Amino acid sequence: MTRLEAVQGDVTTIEVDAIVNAANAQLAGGGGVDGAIHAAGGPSILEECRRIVAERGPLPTGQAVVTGAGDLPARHVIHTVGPIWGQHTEAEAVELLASCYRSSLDQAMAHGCRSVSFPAISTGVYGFPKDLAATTAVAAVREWVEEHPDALDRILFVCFGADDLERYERELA
Ligand code: AR6
Repeated sequence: MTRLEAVQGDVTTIEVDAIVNAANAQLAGGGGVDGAIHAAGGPSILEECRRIVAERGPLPTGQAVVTGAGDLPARHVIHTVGPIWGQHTEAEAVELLASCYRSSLDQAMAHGCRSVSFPAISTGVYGFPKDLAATTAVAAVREWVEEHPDALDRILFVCFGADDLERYERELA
């Protein structure tokens, strides 16, 4: 059984095997979740990101790659690139966001993780509407869990604000 939970807090303080980062295609660091992860995890994560991009180029939207977690209380950081709202049709953006969640869970499973935390990908700088993002995230994760029963023990949706916590609790109810 995989438990799906919503918690309010900062992604960098959550103790799970893998934390998902809302990154950009260049894996270059930035603000929001990305900035917080690199600030708390230290420079080794960015060094690994640079090597990945040098080897395989920018990360396409909807895909995910794994690095170590530096000083964070996790074993891995899974970097995924969400869609920028307005750059795709709504249907495409929903599919790309769902793909971020699925690809991240695929990576977590491939790396032997049992617990994963997600931020609300694309809902900050990238401007994805928060209600639609929460509906999409929970549906994508539920679908993945049905296809991979028992692959993971816990999947956490880490909400930065009380409004997002309410949103996710509603979706998970
Ligand atoms: N813990 C949990 N959630 C957070 C945290 C945190 N420490 N900080 C922000 N949030 P964003 P995006 C919430 O902008 O929209 C970066 O510069 C925030 O309130 O981090 O996917 C990257 O480098 C929002 O709901 O990610 C990219 O260039 C959500 O996390 C770009 O931003 C996501 O906001 C990615 O934009």
